[in-house]
Amino acid sequence: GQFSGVCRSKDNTSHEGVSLAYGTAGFRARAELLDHVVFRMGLLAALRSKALAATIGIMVTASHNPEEDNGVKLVDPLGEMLHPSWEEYATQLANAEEQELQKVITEICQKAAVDLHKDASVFIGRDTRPSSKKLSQSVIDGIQVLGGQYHDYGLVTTPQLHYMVCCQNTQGQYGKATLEGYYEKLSKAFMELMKQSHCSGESQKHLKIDCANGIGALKLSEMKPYFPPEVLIHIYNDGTKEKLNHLCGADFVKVHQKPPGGLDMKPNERCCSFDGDADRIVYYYKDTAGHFHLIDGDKIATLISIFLKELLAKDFKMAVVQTAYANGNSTRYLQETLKVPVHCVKTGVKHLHHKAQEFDVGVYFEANGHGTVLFSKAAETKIRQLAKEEKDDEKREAAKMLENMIDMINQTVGDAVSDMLVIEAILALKGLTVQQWDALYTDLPNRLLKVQVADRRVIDTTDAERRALTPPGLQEKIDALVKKYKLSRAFVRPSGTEDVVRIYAEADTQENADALAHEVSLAVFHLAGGKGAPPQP
Ligand code: G16
Repeated sequence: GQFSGVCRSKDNTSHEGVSLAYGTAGFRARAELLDHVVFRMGLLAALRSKALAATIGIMVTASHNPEEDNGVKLVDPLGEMLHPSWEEYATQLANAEEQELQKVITEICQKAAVDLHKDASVFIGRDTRPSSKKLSQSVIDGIQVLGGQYHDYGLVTTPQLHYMVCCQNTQGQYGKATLEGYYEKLSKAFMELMKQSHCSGESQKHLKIDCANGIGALKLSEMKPYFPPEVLIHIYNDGTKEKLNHLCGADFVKVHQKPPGGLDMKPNERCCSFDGDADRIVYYYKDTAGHFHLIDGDKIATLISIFLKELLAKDFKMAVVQTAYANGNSTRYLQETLKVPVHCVKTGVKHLHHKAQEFDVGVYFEANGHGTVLFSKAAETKIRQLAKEEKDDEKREAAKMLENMIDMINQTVGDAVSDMLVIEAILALKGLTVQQWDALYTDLPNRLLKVQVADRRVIDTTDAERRALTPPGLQEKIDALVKKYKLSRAFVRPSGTEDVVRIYAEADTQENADALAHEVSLAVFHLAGGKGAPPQP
């Protein structure tokens, strides 16, 4: 009947007991566990497309995870993450027994009012992991079983796929749904902005980029010819020698607070790192004394907010959205010095994005470097109008800058390439060095750790993940530990991308932040069913 083929060899019988959940950013697991999952996500993408009569995106990547992992995430029509109401369907479908598959599909069709006779269109992309090609073929199989059409973009960054989906569903209003379209749109806006900058320092022009041995290197090389000659970008960790994300990339640099391997960094040189699918970016430099300075997502949000606030004047309501991982001093700086409202939400771009949509201009960044800026339709229309019609020269110039920012920012999702251009343009326009940017405020010393437990679902959190509800006693223990230190804060949460519990702590000194994080990790180990040996300091 209409389902013939859904059960074809893509069964999940070989890995009974492994239950997967649509997590922070889709499904993630060891690549060999995923063939049936991606096939079924191909089915789901086709169903979602039929339900909405729009093109849906599906990306095969595990982003910051090790090369052996892989994953899959769905992209909704305007380039946003899959709507939460469908995450549940995704989880049901991924975990269904082979013989239940047709039943689960029928149920989804009923609940979500999917007419199977409708057309489906799906855009597919994948990262450079060795397992990605085969998995994306299984995605295609899934789409075809339900009679869907597909366009396989092959190797693209995650944000590029989000961009394509948005272009397609806005009938080209957002841009052309091709890689050339993406490169042209971003580079044109960048060149326009650079024309307005008066900065000419030689060192300002150089930027060293660690591409995590991933897709970012390929796509930046493709984009290079579109850049004006004054932007001298140097690509490192391009994937020709080392493994993806191994001792490099944005996650490594942020977590370990040290430079990536494979990038030779001279004092005061401006450097940045992408992650495995190029949707995150962090900056850093080494001072003349050899000290490493990390400029993370919080400081990126701050730089962008300073710049936008000046240009937007009082005409627009701007806010910043962060997560519990935001450095306490970044929040203080934004609220007290810059006087910008700050909101805290749960980890995961989908949560930040959603909150940021409430404002005329919503700047959102996770501390790990994942973020972007959203302009409401009304704000965008007004800015474009001012850029054309405003009589006051200064105000018109400001509106033009904003207009170019809008075109350069990937509003569908955090985008390392787009964010990098935004940052480079702001530094040039404001004549700021990386040191001056870093000096806006000083990060509170902090530490990120992870602990393995038997089942991380025993930890339930509340208050934007800042407090643990279960297991019993854990939050009380954390509260007591936090009290021992000055300027301290700590929280724990189950990761949605790795099989670990994450721990974050900050305090007045690095020693204290490290000690607090360690003590909290021991509390998690003892109260939440730690696996193996207890964590060592
Ligand atoms: C993904 C999400 C991010 C999240 C990160 C870590 O990043 O897109 O929003 O911060 O995972 O999530 P968790 O702490 O739940 O493991 P990426 O770059 O891996 O896609």
